[in-house]
Amino acid sequence: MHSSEERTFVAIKPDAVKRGLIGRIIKRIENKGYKIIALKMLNVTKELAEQHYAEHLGKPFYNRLITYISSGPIIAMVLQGDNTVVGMRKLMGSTMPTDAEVGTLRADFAQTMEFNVIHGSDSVESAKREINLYFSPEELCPDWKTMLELVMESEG
Ligand code: IDP
Ligand code: MG
Repeated sequence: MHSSEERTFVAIKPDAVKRGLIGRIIKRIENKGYKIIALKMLNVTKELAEQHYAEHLGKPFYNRLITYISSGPIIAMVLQGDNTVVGMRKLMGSTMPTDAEVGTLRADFAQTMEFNVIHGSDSVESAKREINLYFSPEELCPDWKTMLELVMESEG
């Protein structure tokens, strides 16, 4: 798959949903030009949370992380575009909001590592695993064109 069609999994975490940040976060994703090819609100069960964050099992923050991510609905999304995995991590900023560059989502919308508003896959492999965890293939809508793609097509 060409890198312009790279996919990543993103979740607006429960703290951000409760604070009314859904629109502002999605706006930045759309500003960037990433194509949203799947989007839904769901409650993350404890079981799903444990599968999602299996790599962190045994860490001191693990139990709180599972409680946090299942504490209210999330907005799950699949994005497609050029280098979306790395690009989305840049847009999010560092895990620790005080280390994140100003202008990133975590720097601008979060104070603590524990409640850092957004998740994004850390590699193409993680993205595939996480997309499969949250979405069935029929839920993905990759077959539409952005305005930019339509304009470029009409100009030949
Ligand atoms: P990431 O979300 O930037 O990929 P990870 O290290 O994969 O960061 O950690 C997953 C999530 O677990 C973080 O986004 C954050 O919500 C939480 N977390 C990570 N490290 C800590 C910690 O030291 N204390 C509290 N929560 C943490
Ligand atoms: Mg991670």
